[in-house]
Amino acid sequence: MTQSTSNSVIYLKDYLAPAFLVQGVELTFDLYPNQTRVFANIQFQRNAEREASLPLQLHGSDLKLISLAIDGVVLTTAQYQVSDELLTINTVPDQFVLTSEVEIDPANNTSLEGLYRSNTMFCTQCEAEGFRKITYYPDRPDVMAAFTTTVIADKSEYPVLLSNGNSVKRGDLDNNRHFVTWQDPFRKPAYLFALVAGDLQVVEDRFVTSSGREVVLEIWVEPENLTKCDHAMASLKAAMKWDEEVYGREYDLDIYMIVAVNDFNMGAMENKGLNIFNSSCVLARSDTATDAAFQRIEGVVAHEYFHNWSGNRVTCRDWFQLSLKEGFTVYRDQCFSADMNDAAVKRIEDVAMLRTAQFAEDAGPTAHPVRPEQFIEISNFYTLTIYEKGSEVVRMIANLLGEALFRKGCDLYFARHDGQAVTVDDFVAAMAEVSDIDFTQFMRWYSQAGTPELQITDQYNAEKQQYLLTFKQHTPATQGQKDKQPLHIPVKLGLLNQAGQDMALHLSEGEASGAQGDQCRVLHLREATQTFVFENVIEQPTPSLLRGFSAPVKVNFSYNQAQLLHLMQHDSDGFNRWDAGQRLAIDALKSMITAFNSGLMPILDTALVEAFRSLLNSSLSPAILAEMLVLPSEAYLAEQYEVVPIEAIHACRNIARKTLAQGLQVELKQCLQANLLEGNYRPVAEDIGKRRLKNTCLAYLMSLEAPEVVDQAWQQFNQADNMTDVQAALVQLVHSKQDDKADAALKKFESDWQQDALVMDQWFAVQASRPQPDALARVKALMEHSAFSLKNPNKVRALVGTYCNQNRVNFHSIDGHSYRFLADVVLALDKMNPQIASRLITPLARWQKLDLKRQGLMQAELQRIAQAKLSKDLFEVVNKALA
Ligand code: B3K
Ligand code: ZN
Repeated sequence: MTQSTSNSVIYLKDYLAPAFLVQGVELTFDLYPNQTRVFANIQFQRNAEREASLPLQLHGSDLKLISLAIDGVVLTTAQYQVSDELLTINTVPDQFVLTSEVEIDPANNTSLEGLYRSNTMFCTQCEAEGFRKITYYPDRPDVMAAFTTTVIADKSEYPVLLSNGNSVKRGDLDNNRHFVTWQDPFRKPAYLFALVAGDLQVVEDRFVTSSGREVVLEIWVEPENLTKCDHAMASLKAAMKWDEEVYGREYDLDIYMIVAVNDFNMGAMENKGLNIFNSSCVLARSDTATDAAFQRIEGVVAHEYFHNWSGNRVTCRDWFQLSLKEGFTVYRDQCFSADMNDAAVKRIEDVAMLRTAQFAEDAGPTAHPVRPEQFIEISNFYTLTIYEKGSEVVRMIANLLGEALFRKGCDLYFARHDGQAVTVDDFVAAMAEVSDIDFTQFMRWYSQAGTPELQITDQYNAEKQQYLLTFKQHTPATQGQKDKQPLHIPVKLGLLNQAGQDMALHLSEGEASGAQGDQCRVLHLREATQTFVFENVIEQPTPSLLRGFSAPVKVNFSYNQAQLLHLMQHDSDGFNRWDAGQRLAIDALKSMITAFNSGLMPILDTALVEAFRSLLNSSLSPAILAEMLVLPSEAYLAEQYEVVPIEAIHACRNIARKTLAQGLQVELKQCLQANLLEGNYRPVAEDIGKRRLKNTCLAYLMSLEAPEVVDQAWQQFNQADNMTDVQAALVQLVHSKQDDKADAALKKFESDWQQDALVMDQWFAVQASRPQPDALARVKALMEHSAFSLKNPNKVRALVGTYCNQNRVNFHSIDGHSYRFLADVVLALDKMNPQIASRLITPLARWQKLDLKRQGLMQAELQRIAQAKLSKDLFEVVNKALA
């Protein structure tokens, strides 16, 4: 018998169809915190596509097997084998019902995968491979079945019993126990199974679909959170409407439930008809949640809802295809949020995140293609590459087809594959079929890891009135992938004349879409080096390259300062106006960093001050202006270096902020004043933009710490009626040198909010990101705080995650103490929750871009971790980092 051993590598090329298919599943859960019994009746049928003699192999881990029977006949122990991960029955008929009984221990399941306890409730998380911790089953997405689930529990402790589909039967049993039976008519893979039991209350609403069906919408929460569900409910209804209008997709069941739980490994989970959410992605009230939280809730609620089609109705054949559902669904939620809010701002935020975090992942030791070809632990592949780069790939496809054809392609994909488990190739085939576009070369976006780099040069010939753009593309080698082939890269661009207007584009050489004479066209790069020739160019233009960030690539073009200012002020593409400003700032900061590293006084180029002054005096919308006034983050600046100058980046960025604040005091104060809001809090784009701008101005002014500004921050902290303003002021006070005010504000915040776990997460995060050198000591002390728990992922992310990822200057302190700290936390956490441990270690795994001293310190910690007995999750990441 071959059994998958721990830490073995699974390959896409080894994919085989399942040996057995499941026709139906009946589950019964008799819930007890430590000894839950799970009874399963599974109707199996041999898959005709596979050999007729194969044994039945079912996944299962951490299960105590009580009994097994086939067609009612109990099996003796000689008739099956059980290992840590598999149950094997060698001889089975072609069609049979397997009956099993197992015992599990939800109360001690700290991995938060499978069936576990969160506070007083039971809940589940099955994606990707958590169902095998519930019962023996072919736990793979290409085995789909209709589930009937009966949940039995104590009636007083767990009055609410939920599972997928419709409730069909309920009743009382002996010993104060009761049951509810749920039937899900849609065949689904086990990863979409869900169960919840608890003392919950509901906020209810209705949605009438475009075909006139009424759907009941329910959000289940702990009683104290009933007042925090309105925004999630409004977001859900908006998402349902949007999916009907934009994709023609209607909801299919009569009920849609969302449950908020405190202990959850990620944001949320799209279980059929019963989404389970991290409470941070559902609960919001103006006094408890920031604008960012409101927007995240809107996006995540929509994302999980959109999965009903892109993920549930049409699912993945195997986990290598994860981006088929995740990349596509992120693309869908990004478009939704763009439609609900300010589209240009949304695009800027998404790209800023991609270029900072996904590019770093793509250049680091865990780089992998959008469709990976191997893994040890699939949980490690819920990454920015699968999600965000995957979304960019879908966006490129959508742009290549245009709106109407993309919709047609989606319609074809959903119609053709409804109820199936399919691959990325099936998705692209539908797009190719409706458009006649050849995606052969494009498919390399799915198979090649690493961020492509474009080296672009230009040449203007005044005599011939010709303008030449030459593109060289190169994708760096990544682990396991040395030689990269040229990609098909769509580069949307325009040429600005000296008055700042778009010129008509006439191309004599090179492939492009858009008609001759259009002012914005898409060039199709396919070769390693390619030149495009524009005709009738009557003056030297300024190229506006990669408009809207038309491909997830790095663009190198040696713009001079005048060109960047020109683009920042005049580009018709909002994204590129912002990007030009970012490039200007990066150039200025880089000069300062060079000076700093040579022991000279770093001085900010006054041109940047004047550029920002012109922005403050312009008629840009508050939301865009706020984006444009924010200097590139320390993390993004780090991306610009082969060896990251940690201290220099931090110091120079601070000096630049102060210089800007000094030079623009008048404008910043005016702008702050002009963007004060009156009236009730509304989480709408217009107000969010104003609050963001006001708080950006406040942050600049606070960098000078003038007494009247400190007072203003203090007043805002004490008087604001919404968490966005309270939190913004708190950050400014806590990060300033005003220790008394900082302490007083933290105390007040703590006493106001100690009962609210989500608000306390913000309290932890604000302190974790504090730039003062005692930050590590404070973080360690906070880990002893009664509101902190290593078992709660939100707390770990808020305190340890924020410190290690966002407090770069302290995390990378040259004494190496923070590296040791993170390694200790990760080792402790790995025993409880491997998924969180392996995610948390990321900043330590990225030693390659630091100086030799830090590299040594970081590697030593990784080696120390590698010596311990590790989960698969952590083993895979640590070994890649050390390879
Ligand atoms: N599909 C889930 C992610 C599950 C992660 C499992 N480790 C949430 C989402 O992307 O919608
Ligand atoms: Zn998703």
